[in-house]
Amino acid sequence: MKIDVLTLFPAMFAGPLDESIIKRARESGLLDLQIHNLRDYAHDRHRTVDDRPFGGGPGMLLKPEPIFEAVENLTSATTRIILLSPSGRTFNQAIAAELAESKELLLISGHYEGFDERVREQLADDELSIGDYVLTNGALPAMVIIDAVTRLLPGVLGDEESAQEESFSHGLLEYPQYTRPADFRGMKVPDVLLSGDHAEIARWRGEQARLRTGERRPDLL
Ligand code: JF5
Repeated sequence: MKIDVLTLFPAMFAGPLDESIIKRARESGLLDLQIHNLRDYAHDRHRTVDDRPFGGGPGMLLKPEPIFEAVENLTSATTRIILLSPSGRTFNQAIAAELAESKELLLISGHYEGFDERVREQLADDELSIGDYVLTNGALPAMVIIDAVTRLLPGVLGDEESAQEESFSHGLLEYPQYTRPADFRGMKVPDVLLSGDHAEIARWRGEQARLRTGERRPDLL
């Protein structure tokens, strides 16, 4: 998969995507990730990327011209163009799985008060939020989406990690888990997990997962 990112803060992307599984995906060629500075597509003396909203009001908007030029330079007919902002539909695992089917993504990171509406109408295929809170810009949301999508690409996770994924994909929160020691400072591992009765362990885990989900995320039941 090819993922291009358009951002005013390219330096924010150094680090998080150069570690662990995403690093391996990039090195093996499963992910071709390129970060582009929106300011490189602004050609006036001050390389202006923002302007005041018509009709007045607080804050600044991203100007359409640099974004249109960047999109014209960075996309093909098959690129899925996605804006990141709090006004988007909320990103989730189902959307990650859907995006993982794409050949090319262009993620456009919002900033200030957001985008000129013509960017939305003419360029964007989708607009995504990563949750109901406000960030200073869309770089972190872009990295969240890149991470969630990349780990779903065929070949990115090792066998061990993929098997883990299957057991977690039952739509509930995970049951409590323990490793050694069986008694840590007087805090004991539940007896059932030491019993060797695998049917009873499976029943206990299912019950715990349902209880925990009901407590913390009743919306998932
Ligand atoms: C942004 C205008 C984009 O704050 C966010 C965000 C929160 N959840 N998902 C995305 O993006 C940055 C801020 C203001 C456009």
